[in-house]
Amino acid sequence: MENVKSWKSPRCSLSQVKGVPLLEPTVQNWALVENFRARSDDLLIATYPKAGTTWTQEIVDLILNDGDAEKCRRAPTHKRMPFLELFPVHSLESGVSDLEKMPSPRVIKTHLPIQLVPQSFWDNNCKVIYMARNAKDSVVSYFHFDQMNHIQPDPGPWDQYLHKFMQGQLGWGYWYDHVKGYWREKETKRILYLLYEDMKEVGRERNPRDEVIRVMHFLERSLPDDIIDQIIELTSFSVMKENPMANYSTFPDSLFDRSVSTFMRKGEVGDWQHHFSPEESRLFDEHYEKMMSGTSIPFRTQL
Ligand code: PPS
Repeated sequence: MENVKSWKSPRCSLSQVKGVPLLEPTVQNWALVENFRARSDDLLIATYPKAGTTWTQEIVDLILNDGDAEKCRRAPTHKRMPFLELFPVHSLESGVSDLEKMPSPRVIKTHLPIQLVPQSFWDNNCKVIYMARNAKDSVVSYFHFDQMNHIQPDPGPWDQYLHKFMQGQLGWGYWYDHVKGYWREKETKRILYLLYEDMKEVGRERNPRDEVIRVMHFLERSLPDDIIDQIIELTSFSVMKENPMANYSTFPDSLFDRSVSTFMRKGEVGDWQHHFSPEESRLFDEHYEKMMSGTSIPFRTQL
């Protein structure tokens, strides 16, 4: 692919595309994203950062490969299912270049809010799986990730970071607009909307099995019960944490500083309670009510 601009500095800065802050290399190469040629059998996995993208990717790959664990260990996640808006930074390749070389059917990762998804996905009526996670756990996970991921802007202290999240100043912009955008469009486009908390709820009236089956039906696949059980086991937090093809351990330490945090950090619902002060929680909830008024997405911050 021609004219890809690569980024050499240690941490990326942010600038905007249509009012949404994105990593500078993405902005510099925006025309390549905007003009990306989707194919009708592409599947897009879309999330706000830290919502459970990698988890969803692993479930999808296993379903598409009939639960065959070996096939799903053919390459690390970002090579099996490239990241659309990632551009050469440190040792990472461009997502668009990888995708152009990839045979169909392709599974593509994006964090773009719906209004920035390239038009060709909609023109081709592509399927989209959207995974959303409650705002409080999302910002905590994002904070730890930004500390260890040397591509991302320096997160600074927690209180300032939380403020930036609420003001939509982190990479990929407002969480509130992101989750609402895909929710609004799910009736008119082929979007399957999943919630991280539903996936985590084990042993109550819902559990990962229901959600894995929803994904399987959306992908128009049918697998026997024992294979579904196997997929649930292979995509549990503890198994994925040990899987080098799903836990980002192939990224060098210079990119992901594991002395600070790991990619597969905790994988829990409610970890925010260890990070928000009571006052931060109160102010966040007040602001949340305003930002989310009129929407009915059934987020839960605890199980
Ligand atoms: S990224 O960088 O945006 O693509 O990250 P993403 O994969 O969306 O989110 C990472 C968080 O998801 C957790 N995770 C899981 N939770 C439960 N079960 C499984 N299998 C699983 N796999 C990943 C991961 O631990 C990150 O959350 P935190 O809260 O930081 O642990």
